[in-house]
Amino acid sequence: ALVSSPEQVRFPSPSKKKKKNHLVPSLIGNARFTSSKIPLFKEDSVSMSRPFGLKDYRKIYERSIEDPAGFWSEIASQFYWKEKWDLEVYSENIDVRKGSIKFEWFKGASTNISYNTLDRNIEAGNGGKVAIYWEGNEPDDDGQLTYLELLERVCQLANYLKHVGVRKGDAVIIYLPMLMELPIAMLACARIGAVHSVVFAGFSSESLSQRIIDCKPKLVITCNAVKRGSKAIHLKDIVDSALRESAKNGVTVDLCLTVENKSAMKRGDTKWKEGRDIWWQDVVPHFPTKCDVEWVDAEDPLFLLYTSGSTGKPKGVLHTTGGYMVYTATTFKYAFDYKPSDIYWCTADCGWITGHSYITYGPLLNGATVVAPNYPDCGRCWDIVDKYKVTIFYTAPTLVRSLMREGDEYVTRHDRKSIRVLASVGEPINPSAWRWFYNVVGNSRCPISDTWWQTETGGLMITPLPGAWPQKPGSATFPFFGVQPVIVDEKGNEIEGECSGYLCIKKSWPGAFRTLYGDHERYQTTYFKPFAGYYFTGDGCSRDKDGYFWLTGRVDDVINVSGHRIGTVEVESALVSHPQCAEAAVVGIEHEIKGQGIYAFVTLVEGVPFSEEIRKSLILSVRNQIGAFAAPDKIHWAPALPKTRSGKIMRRILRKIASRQLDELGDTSTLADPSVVDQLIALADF
Ligand code: 6R9
Repeated sequence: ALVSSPEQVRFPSPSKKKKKNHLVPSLIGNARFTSSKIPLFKEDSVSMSRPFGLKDYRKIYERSIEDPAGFWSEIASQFYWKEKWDLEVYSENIDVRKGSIKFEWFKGASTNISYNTLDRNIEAGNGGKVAIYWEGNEPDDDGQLTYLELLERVCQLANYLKHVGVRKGDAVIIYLPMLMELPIAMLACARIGAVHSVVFAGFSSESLSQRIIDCKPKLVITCNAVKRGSKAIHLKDIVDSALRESAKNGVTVDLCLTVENKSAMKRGDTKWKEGRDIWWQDVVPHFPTKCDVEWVDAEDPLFLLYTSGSTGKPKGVLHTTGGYMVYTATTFKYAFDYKPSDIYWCTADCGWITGHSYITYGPLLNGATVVAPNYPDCGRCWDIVDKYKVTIFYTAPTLVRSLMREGDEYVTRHDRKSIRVLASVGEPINPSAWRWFYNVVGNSRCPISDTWWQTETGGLMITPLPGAWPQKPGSATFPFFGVQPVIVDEKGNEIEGECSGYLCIKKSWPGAFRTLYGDHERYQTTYFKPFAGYYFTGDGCSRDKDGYFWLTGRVDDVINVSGHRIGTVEVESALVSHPQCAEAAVVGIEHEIKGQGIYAFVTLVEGVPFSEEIRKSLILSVRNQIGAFAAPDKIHWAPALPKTRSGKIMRRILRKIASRQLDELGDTSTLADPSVVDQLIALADF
């Protein structure tokens, strides 16, 4: 009876009051970015749940900015709350000069996100709907869970966790690959008010122990091993050594719940510490399939997710319950135009924020069906799309570029007709990759949501709403409802109109992180002190004459050449648009005359040898597209680029190679393939 809108989050209708101006800035001409040939999506040619265009967006956006309390509380009312929030809805101090930074949403309310994802959907009659499809390493290794089955599995684990003494507010580290047990563990923690901290299962034992030492978990949940391609990775060994290291630092963990992942390793081959290690399969299935939820305050912590800063120990980004729940569900619904019949596939891993917000929480809150695969190869991806008739496909530019490099054949020989929305996240998507994604993968008929956001923001912040307005390849377009991005100059003054500068956010939003775990001071210093009065994103950004936002990469990636500020991504885009260039990474180097010079690492299309001719034509391509001032000083051939396991190019390492500081390369163990670094050094002609 208390379930108001079981399946979808609905927006409050735009306010009836007439307003003078809309708040999306309208600006003056920009030569570089406006030459898009991508067609305008007409309302009748796309599939938004209802006619939805720029006008509707502006009305709703305006309402969300003028009356955030009213706007978000109307949306929040569609969830189940045990107690309603205080009259205030939200309160904030975003200005360090006025005291400690504090964001609070739906304060005083109590709810439970596991209840809202599972029980609420089941009560609405969706118990038999598939919640998660799972694809393993081998194509015939698959599985699925309905909402009801998922709830039962979550309850069993929740009961087990309670049985071993995990209580509300306790931390639990989850070090699992993409097995069904991963979202189950997250939801079980949420159900009993425990704080999960998922550590991506590609992290080394040092990184894992750092996180264990920081959050002192009651237990660690892991599995014995996982297969990636033909290789078995012994995760349990990594956990063992992390736990030894933590113990040396005074943090002992008494319990290690281990999933037996039979396809990768047999029980008998797993190293075992009696008294501490327990097989999941031996205990969890014996617990009852019903478990009452622990009602938590909207501002109680939901999870910690560590993200690396540029230096020092990882930052424990802390998200709370109520605002995060409302924000992820709402952004999911609108940025992907989700409808109950959709099959949604996000290729991320739950070890990253994208997997938290747009695999486990946002979609299941909407009653969506999620496909959670392991390591697809270039053809596997489209096999999966066809097998499940995936309608919404969310991935990262790095995957797009690497698939693009293999040629169109892998894509075009698959049907892919089910896809209707494509989406991207993680880094700026360069226009040529965007076009390939649009033209080849989407057969020129699916809008692309280029979603800009961060671990810290909880959910996407700047994004197209599919089909609602004309796209420009490489632009994340406009802010989501309730989000007020501003561009500031070095001194922290907001700049208007067509401009570039630092991207900041002016007001709190429900999905924002609330602190860095155990270090509120670092939270304030890193994010709120650089530009007093704003949340500083660390990203550079420009805005064109039509008000479209263009993310230009982290500001530490901005290069200043003879007084010209050049985003590394702009140069990379120009390089990658060269028909023989597959991928490029650009860093700044010291330059005697120009201040900074441009150093470009380039990967060529399979089979194309590097030559002087190619070097020249790559430089010409940049000169032609941006201008002579942006021409790279150096082209360094890179058969492969150093990437993190989440697919981000490690520019820190490239900067060291470019500036020949080879003894300062730092930790390369978090790279997907550390040998790439040696290969690059061997190919350098210092
Ligand atoms: C969600 C996620 C955050 C950083 C962010 C920015 C870059 C993410 C982007 C994008 C341009 C996009 N980024 N999405 N840049 N366009 N659509 O990736 O979180 O891992 O914390 O990274 O990623 O530089 O500041 P996270």
